[in-house]
Amino acid sequence: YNRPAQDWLEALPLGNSRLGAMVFGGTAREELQLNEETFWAGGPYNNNNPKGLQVLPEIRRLIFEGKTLEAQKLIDENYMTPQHGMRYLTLGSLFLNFPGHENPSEYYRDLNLENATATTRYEVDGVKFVRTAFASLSDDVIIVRIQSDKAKALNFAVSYSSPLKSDVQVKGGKLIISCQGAEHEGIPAAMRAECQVQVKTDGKVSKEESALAVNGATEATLYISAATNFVNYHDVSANESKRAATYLQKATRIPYEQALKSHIASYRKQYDRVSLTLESTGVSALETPVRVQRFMEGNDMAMAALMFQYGRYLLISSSQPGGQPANLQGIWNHSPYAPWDSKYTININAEMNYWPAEVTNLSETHEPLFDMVTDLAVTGSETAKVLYDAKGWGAHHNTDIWRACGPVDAAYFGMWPNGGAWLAQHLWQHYLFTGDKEFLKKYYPLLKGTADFYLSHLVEHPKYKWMVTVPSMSPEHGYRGSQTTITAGCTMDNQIAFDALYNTLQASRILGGDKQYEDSLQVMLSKLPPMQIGKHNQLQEWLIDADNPLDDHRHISHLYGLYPSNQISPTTNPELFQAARNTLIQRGDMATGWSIGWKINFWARMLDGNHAYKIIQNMLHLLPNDKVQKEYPEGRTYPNLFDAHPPFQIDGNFGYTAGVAEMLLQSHDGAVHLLPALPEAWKKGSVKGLVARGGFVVDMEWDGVQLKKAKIHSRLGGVLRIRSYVPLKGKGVKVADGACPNPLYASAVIKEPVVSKLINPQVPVLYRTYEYDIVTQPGEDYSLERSM
Ligand code: FUC
Repeated sequence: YNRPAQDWLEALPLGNSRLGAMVFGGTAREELQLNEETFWAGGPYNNNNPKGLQVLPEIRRLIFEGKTLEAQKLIDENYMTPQHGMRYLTLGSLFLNFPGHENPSEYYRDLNLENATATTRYEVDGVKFVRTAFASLSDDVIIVRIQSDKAKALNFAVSYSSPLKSDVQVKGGKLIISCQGAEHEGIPAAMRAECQVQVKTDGKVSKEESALAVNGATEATLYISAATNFVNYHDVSANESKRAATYLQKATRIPYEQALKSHIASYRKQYDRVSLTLESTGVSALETPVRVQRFMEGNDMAMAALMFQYGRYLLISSSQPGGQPANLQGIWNHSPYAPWDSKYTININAEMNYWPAEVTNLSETHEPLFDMVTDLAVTGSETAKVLYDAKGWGAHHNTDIWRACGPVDAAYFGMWPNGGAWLAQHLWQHYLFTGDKEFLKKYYPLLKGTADFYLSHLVEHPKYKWMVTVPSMSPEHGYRGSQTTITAGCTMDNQIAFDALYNTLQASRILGGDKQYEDSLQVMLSKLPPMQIGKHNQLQEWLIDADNPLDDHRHISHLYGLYPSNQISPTTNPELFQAARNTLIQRGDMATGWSIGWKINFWARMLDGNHAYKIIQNMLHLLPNDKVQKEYPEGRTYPNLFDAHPPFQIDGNFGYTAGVAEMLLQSHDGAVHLLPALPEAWKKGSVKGLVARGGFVVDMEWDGVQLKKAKIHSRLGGVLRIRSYVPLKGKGVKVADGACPNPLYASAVIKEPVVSKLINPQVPVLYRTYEYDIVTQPGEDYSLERSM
């Protein structure tokens, strides 16, 4: 970038999961906007309204009689509470004022994805100034080193400001900032945060009202420490001040060069596992926002690769073991009132954040989500009991740091009880990628809890006799002409219930579980509604054939079965595959940021690389900032590469990264499919380190839009079944025969669909595929190459 950020969406994000900073790179006035991931409004609470249960039979009756608007009214009156979720807060900003630096020359700033540092450089009156900032992954503080190339030329002051209540003092040479949380929706502020800033310098540090002044320095290093009183969702008894001081004390003892080195080493341990090279040209050397602006010209494929790695960078920086999961904005939020409170929307967005975790070789970044599911299984069991008198546990379409599980935002958006079961699928997926039986054993009760929920919560539909969720909705979407979303047994619910029951059944079998319980799962599975194909040759979103082919709604919930689940496959049920394709075409290619992210994955699963690439082009459209949304109606990427819903939501970044991975490697349908959806625009390239289910780490090279060679590392051993569009050869490679013997590739297992109408006779032309088996040993590598 050749100028400082003039907007938060031009600032560059740093993070170590717990702490975040947005670096503006200003010269006379630098801003570091700060976050601490546990600093949220409100305090421990839940939002389970006991009134609902009394009217549940009436609500169900109304829905089954088609009186859904009346049912919606009853839900609004009896199931909602004043609490719609607490908001994630900013920690305010540090300002560094450099008098006389108003007119710099030779300005440059960057975010280096290879070592997770942000650099700002410029010259004033012939003196060169350089700042390097990072959120240390090894020492848990933010460090900013400032240098001048002329002795004692550095003079600046450090001050603080926040939109929230805070108190700033200079004590013992440190800037000490105490921040108060905020009351929200009647829940008093239980959170406190403290931020401590210390400067190590060869210059002089003094107090200047409520600022720290540094004068006559050649270099200075700022250590920014922060902590809150948060222990867990029901305990806020920690001492934020002691915590912040401890981090600071430890960090300031470490020499700067060593701190930088260990931060980079911790970061690279994760980041370096995957590399992706696509062709670059002269355009690739331009400024980042210009590259986004010119992406449509089609000669900067390296930009698509950069955006892929940016998603991995953001995941590493916002989600590390022991921390909170990445929320709607990851950890980066400058507002006391962030859009949608920057909480967790679990009817798609929070799940999407974790789609890249396993396949892009960042398995440990998935852990905060597993911890959240562990909490939700507790709070959600209360919700299941109080709201529905159901067993197991469940959550609705939102949650927050206090793990509230009740419905929020009115019946129209919130009466959807499948958020917990969807999140729990991440546990099962982690098992498929790692083969870790200890993990499966530990988390089995959580998976089982979601199955228990459906076993006790589903009711028989009086018309179809299928077992359905009621009341529910297809997320945030009602059918044509209807003023409500409220319904029974929509397709997404049935697919999620299927996964909860079926994957619990598989887990139980692996762990040697109870046969009688397994039988009960199987009985319920056989009573779920099948997927249906409707009159527009579409996959039906609801039990009735009510889809509008002109509707371009952002939620395409009924394709959950296509991605992230694996219930729709070109080989097992081609009619459904075709219907899903028709649905995708009817919904169109443009959407909000996260919906575009989902569509990349959908088209990858459609094995259509060119279409997936078209969606990528829709995402890589510049939106300079939120004030100019009208002038840039198609803008979906901000100058700092954050994804634009708009406004900023990080899920689109993660959906993008997962989508690119899905174009290059798939492993959900009975084989490890190499380059399943490569677009023609990515003629030549290579990727290293992607992970397939079964614990296979895959490196590939391609040219002429065809696989050239692959090297596959087997972490766990077992049979590796490879699927490819080109014939392959290699040592130990046998042409495959019969069903795949590796149980870790979840093959699509589905009930027969109901094809109520004539389907489009034009089933898409699928490429011919070749399949091979290799019997692998744990820890060994296997090489293959194109044989024609
Ligand atoms: C859901 C989506 C919106 C937005 C919000 C955070 O409600 O429908 O588009 O992403 O979550």
